[in-house]
Amino acid sequence: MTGTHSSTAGTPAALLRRTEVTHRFPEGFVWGAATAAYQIEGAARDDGRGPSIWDTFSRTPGKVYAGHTGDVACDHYHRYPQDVAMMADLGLAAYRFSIAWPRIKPDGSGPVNPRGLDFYDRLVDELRGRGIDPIITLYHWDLPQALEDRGGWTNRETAEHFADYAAAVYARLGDRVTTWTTLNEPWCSAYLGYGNGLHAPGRRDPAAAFAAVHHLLLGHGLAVRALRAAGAGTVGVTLNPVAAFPADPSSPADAAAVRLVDGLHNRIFLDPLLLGRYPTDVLDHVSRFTDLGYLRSGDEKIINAPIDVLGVNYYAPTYLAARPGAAGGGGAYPGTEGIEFLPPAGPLTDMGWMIEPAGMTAVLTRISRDYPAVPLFVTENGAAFEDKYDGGGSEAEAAGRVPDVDRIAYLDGHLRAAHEAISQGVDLRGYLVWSLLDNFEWAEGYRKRFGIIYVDYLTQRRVPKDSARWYREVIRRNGL
Ligand code: IFM
Repeated sequence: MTGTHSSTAGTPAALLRRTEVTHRFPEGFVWGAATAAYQIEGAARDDGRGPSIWDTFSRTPGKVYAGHTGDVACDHYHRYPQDVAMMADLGLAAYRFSIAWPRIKPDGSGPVNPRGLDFYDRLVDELRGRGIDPIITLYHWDLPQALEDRGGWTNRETAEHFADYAAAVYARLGDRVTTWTTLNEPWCSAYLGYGNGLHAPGRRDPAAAFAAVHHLLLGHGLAVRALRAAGAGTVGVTLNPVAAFPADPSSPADAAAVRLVDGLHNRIFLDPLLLGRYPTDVLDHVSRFTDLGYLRSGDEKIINAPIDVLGVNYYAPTYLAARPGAAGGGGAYPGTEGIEFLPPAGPLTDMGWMIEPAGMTAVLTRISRDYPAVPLFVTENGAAFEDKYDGGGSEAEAAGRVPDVDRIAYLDGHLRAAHEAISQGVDLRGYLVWSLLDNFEWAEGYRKRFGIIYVDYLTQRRVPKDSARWYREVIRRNGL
């Protein structure tokens, strides 16, 4: 596999002039964009919202770049009509956003806060009024702090509270929202939240990380059950499967390294979700760190509740080599000492991530082959680059543009990769770009910009980047 960051996209002007569509997507393919509550909403104390683990974490010195917090973010809570108007202008068919659990149940498990639901009620109506289909994510990392104080995702009760919260959201929005996803990237919640401490709540304990994996999955299963009982139509979950490759394709030791990392990142989620059982090699590995006492009989059946769609988030590949003495993946991959996670080779995004669209094809075709019964959706894909807009320094800026040709090239390459997966038989139903807006990039704060719309955080002014214009054309043509 080779890096493919050659600018197949060409200049934005050339792209916009191009009339021939060489990569047409299937009829009905859903084009959209995604965001998440804590990353864009702001209004951290409005209308009865309780604190989340990210409020606490971002206030803990040294955890988030320059002490940034989500207190104001993109102020989407107050500016959503303008943001939805911009989505309509792009021609989006769907918008994926997350609900902030601490707005709905400020202490995680107590009474519902109707004012929190009112916001999403208004947002859903605004979207539908513009012909945009809302896709809801129920958990995108902002656990109510009160639940973390009782153990967070290491506590089985959190899974039960999650299902109650899901039912409360469905009771208010279920008449207007068809697509419901439970979790976003539980690998991050468990391993970055409880394993290496890079994310909230910042714990560093492999046993806690594995307990969190299980309770997140259990919460998913219980929530699916609650949503179905209430009448939900399309229900799913979003993972961020790792595209792991051996540094040396002919090395059995490198292949074994890939198998282990694949187990800890992919199969630990995919197998119980879609096959109804944890893989035995993974359970053997996990039992080096915990007695697995949290895994009760019947849990795997709950987790295996049928789903209608699997969301796949893809950004970059990972290359692995077996090397005695190598440090491994730390708390993000407990027990991988002796494996080298190769430094990303250029070209890189501003996150330092490798750009390799073929990794996306590989992930989609692999899931489709090993877990064939479920339709797929790319629920996130995109890139951070150092976009500049300071109000007229360059000719482009003077013309009100943010020239982001690197992002266009990234998106173009990955859409070709998605198209290739479809050509190989993958049942891929849609693609959502990450992200609609520049936003709070977790531990990186606001310094990493993923949006196709630039946000000037001082004025909250939104400026569509060239990639937004380009994406509008892709959507209009249903292809590249
Ligand atoms: O910003 C995140 C998002 O919240 C989850 N998926 C990856 C994105 C980029 O890091």
